[in-house]
Amino acid sequence: VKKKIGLLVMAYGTPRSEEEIEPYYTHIRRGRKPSPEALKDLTDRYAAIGGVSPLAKITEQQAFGLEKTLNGMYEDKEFKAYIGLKHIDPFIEDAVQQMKADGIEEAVGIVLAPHFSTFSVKSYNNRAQVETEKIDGPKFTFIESWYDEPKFIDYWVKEIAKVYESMPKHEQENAALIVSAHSLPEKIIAMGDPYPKQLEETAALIAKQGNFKNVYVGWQSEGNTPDPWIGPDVQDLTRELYEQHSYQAFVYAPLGFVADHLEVLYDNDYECKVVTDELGVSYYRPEMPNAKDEFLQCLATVVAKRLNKES
Ligand code: FEC
Repeated sequence: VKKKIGLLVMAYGTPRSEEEIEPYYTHIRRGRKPSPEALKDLTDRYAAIGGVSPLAKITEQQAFGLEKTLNGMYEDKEFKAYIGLKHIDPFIEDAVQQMKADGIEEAVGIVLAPHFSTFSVKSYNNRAQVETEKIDGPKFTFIESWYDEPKFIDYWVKEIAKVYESMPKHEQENAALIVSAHSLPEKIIAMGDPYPKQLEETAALIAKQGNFKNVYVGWQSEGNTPDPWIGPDVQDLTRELYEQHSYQAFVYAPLGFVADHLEVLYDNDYECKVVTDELGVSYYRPEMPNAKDEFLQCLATVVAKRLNKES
């Protein structure tokens, strides 16, 4: 018989309806209700991308697509996917409990974000580990990061190259590529967090393999708090680069994310485009991985490599 392995696919989570925006936002703010103004601001941003985010559906497609891909790769193992979210149900803890109820004894955990940070991947993995210890649930193997997986680099090199090929010649020769991830409070750098270095490494691997010129690292979607966040912010960076080099086109690769969601559809496609429009230059953004087969293959390779290391 095949060995059953639980596949815990962890992701940020998103409200599925307008009513869910407030409890979701309250959870992100660690239990503090947002002010009516802040809630309206967030509701308006969701409205601008169509009311709610496509993220809930994409996370499901990614999780069950990954399950299917892995099951096609192994003859001796059967993977069963469980979605565990950070800020909305099914929470990470719910998924671990469901695994235990289903009799799963061994599990692998993967976060749908490529770079490791104590604020992101570590907190996801910790929550699963704490819950499984509490209920004597499955034994977990966790994946910490996959920002340098060759299939991940291949994906972005191919999509970015497609964008360059679609540009008129005068833009091609005069374009900047801005590679970005979600900003985090600057204090993580002093804590020795590998997050910024990992983003730089991803950018360098892509620049080299794709032979792209004028590649810059930027940060986006920073929170609304008084403490400083890692910069440069992608909008400020766009203005600065335009002043210094008069680039005629900007290509945004928000590769700290893996799906079409608010941070990409609004923070890049709307906010960055406001800046490029103002400067009178062109805006481009390659397609996100979503549940494309190549990306599912990439995630399955990451899981397989981690399991090989274990056995
Ligand atoms: O619904 C959607 O389509 C978008 C979902 C979404 C993703 C996402 C990814 C990351 N975040 C990360 C860190 C922070 C920190 C704060 C923060 C705040 C928000 C807010 C919303 C939100 N995030 Fe998020 N993030 C998404 C959505 N995020 C909504 C609250 C309103 C706002 O500030 O815009 C600040 C929290 C605080 O106040 O203390 C920090 C990181 C990622 C990428 C890694 C991952 O996916 O886990 C890091 C998707």
